[in-house]
Amino acid sequence: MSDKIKKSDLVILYHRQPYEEEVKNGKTVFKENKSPNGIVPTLKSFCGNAEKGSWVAWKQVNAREQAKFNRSVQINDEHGDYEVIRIALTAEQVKSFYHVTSKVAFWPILHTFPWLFSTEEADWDVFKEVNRLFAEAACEQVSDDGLIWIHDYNLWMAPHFIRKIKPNVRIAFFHHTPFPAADVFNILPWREEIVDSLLQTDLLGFHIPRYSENFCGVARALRGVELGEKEPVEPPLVSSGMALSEPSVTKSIKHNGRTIMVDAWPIGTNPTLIKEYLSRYDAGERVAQIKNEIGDQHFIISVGRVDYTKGAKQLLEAFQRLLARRPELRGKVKLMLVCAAAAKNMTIYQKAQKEIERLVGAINGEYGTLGWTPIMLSMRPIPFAELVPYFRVADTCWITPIRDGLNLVAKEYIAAKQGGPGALVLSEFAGVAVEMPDAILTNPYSAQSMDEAIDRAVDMSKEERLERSQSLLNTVEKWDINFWSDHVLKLFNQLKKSKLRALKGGKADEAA
Ligand code: GDG
Repeated sequence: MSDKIKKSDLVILYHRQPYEEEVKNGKTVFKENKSPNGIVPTLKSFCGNAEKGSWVAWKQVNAREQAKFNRSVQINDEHGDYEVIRIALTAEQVKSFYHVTSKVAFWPILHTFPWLFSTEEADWDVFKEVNRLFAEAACEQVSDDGLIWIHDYNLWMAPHFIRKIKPNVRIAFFHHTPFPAADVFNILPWREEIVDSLLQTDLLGFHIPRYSENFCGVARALRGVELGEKEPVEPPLVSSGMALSEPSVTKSIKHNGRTIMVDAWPIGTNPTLIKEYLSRYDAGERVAQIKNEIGDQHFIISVGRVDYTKGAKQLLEAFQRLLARRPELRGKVKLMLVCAAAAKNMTIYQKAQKEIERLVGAINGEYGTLGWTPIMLSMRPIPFAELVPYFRVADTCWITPIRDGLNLVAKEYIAAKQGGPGALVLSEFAGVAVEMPDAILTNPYSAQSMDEAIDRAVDMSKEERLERSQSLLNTVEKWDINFWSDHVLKLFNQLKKSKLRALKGGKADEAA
């Protein structure tokens, strides 16, 4: 019998571990994330469905723990069997790689907040070092004809290191954040290295055509790549007239004898799971309880991490203006704002959090009465299953980020309404807007536009609420997470065939 360890046909690189660790009676147990980031369960299913799947993430480990640290963990959960490889990072590495270089240097550029960009503390060398560790772990795991699927900008440099070790392995990359226009991206002093690394992939995925077109523009300007044919965008993506719409989309890039497939397709949500949550025996009770507490008030919900890009400040200011402008709404409207508190050591998020707390305090202080508090603020993360009944009851969901790669919360609200009357106030600058023309679209940079949007939501007739909610539900259900997963699998298979052709001496790397 061969003593060789079986290699993985799929290795996912995602910076976070796919579970929560808890120590019980001195033993570590791995539990499903209480507040799952929308995409994590889907990626776990990809891993579980592979013949052998692996996941590479980082974990902070101090010097004392190093000797006993278990780098590999075998998971067996509802998604299947897969292995998690943990890259042990010191607290200093985590701070430099994640909290500073990723979040202080890259995040504002990705979201077009260049005035917040700072290279002062950013440490490009540590960033590259951590990316190299991820790349090495991936290469140890992957089989010769396997696929490495990298997620997001904090692993921008991983393709560069992987390609050096494994020249023929298939590499796919999915970008969860926006990819900004060349004028903004090129502010990054490391722009050439980043673009060169991304050009080492075989498949580059983005949420929407605007982001992939921005990347193509950057790659052409910096490296003179040859862009393939463009194709018209397909439904549900809206092709014109919106802040983020694009009429057509580039499907491939040629560079240094290689072809890179380019894909722009938004991740979906899981309406079946949401329905299932709502049909659990205690959910109906919870929905009734919330309805009872809300009474005949117009109930508005907003959910988003504490992050200046998510626009909580602008939303609260608009709510404050609403109560000032329309005294008849006092006592008749309630806003529930869910934004999980930021990591303690990140100054920029602490500032955003203080601003939220200040505004909520000011609004509740100015308008609240003994029997009515205008805003219910939750800074504790609410487990997804507990969030769904609130979505179900809410008359309006208010999602107005200044910029957002996609925004899954907007889709989750629509799925939870199940076609019942509900209004979605949505920023034109969230990627999801180009799939949701029936939302009340608004420009969060404009106070007037924000005011008009919330007025429309509060005043909208039940018939119109119903009509819009049903039309949005069609989109959310048809283009759900299964559709996205099938779409991605098709691309992976296409990639496999083209690699095989190339290895058999066909035309090198004819991807599409
Ligand atoms: C990035 C991009 C892109 C559950 N409880 C809470 C909570 N949840 C769930 C939500 C939703 C998820 O977390 C957050 O989804 P977003 O789409 O807003 O994602 P980001 O965290 O910003 O992540 C984003 C996404 O990747 C996927 O590609 O859409 O544009 O930035 O499923 O139900 N969320 C919060 N508090 C809770 O208590 N904030």
